[in-house]
Amino acid sequence: MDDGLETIRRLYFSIWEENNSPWDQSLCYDASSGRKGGLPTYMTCPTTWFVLNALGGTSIDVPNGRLYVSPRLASAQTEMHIPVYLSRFWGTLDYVPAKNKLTLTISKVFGANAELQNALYHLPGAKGDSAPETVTIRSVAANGDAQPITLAAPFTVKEGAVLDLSSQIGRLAIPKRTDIVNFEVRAPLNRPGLPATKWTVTDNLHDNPQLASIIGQDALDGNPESRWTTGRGLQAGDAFTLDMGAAQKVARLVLDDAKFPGDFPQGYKVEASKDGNAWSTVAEATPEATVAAVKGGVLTIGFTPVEARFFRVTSTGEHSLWWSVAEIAAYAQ
Ligand SMILES: [Ca+2]
Repeated sequence: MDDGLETIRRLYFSIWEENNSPWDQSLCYDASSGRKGGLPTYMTCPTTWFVLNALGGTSIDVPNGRLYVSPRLASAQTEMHIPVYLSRFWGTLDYVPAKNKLTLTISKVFGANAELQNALYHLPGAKGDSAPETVTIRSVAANGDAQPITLAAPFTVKEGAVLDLSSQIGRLAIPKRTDIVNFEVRAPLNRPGLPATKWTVTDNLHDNPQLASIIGQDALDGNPESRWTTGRGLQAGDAFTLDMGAAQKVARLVLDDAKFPGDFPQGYKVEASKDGNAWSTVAEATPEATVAAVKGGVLTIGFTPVEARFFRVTSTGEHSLWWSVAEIAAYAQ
């Protein structure tokens, strides 16, 4: 449950924060950055269509008069109040375990539509125009393979009506599970240089530090096609910070940019820090020296070995091109 909601949160993050457009979505997203990739499409994200139904466990079998309800709470939630959108009606599902309450309140009802009925129900030999004008619920069940519970009295779906299932909570509600599975996108182990599994890269370009960290992960994922980038023309002062999680001896940084020729800093300053507060400059170069140092798209920055946890690399000049780093590696010598 928690993992599912975390996945939805990341989808939301990708759609609104990273790609900034809910109306122009991709079929694929890069796992670490959330950026669009693969086939473009105008579709909205299909998985999100069913989030509410999944949370409430709601669906309706109109011909058989059966409503499926099985609310699920995330580990941090104590109650649920969600809209329910089904083919013949809308409503609100209220589930409050502490008050032993489970109700469905009908807010809007739709008449039978022959074409829609046929498309939805596919009953052998059934005629859509024979679909009932009024929906009557005679039984309820948890979704899945639960045995249906026959209602003491049929429930007619009409606006304002309340189906009270409180006495059936024990059979319908899905118990909370606390065995949370954590998943992270980690840097691969086959990268060159010092192990980068605990590293993060942030920058001073993105207001949202979480977003900066996700973009920064592209410089640590072992993929030469994915990159940390300014996303706009390089400006003096643009900087990224590598956090290695713990101080260690470093004598060389390698910024691999082979797939993005020209996206180099225009002169740079490299500062090192043990605690993220006190910084000392360990390397500097002019724009001319920077360009001259690039070999095959790879910029190597060597310096007197320093014991540090953080390295901040700042571009001292500007350029119309972006600054990109496909992969950052560090070496002890
Ligand atoms: Ca990469």
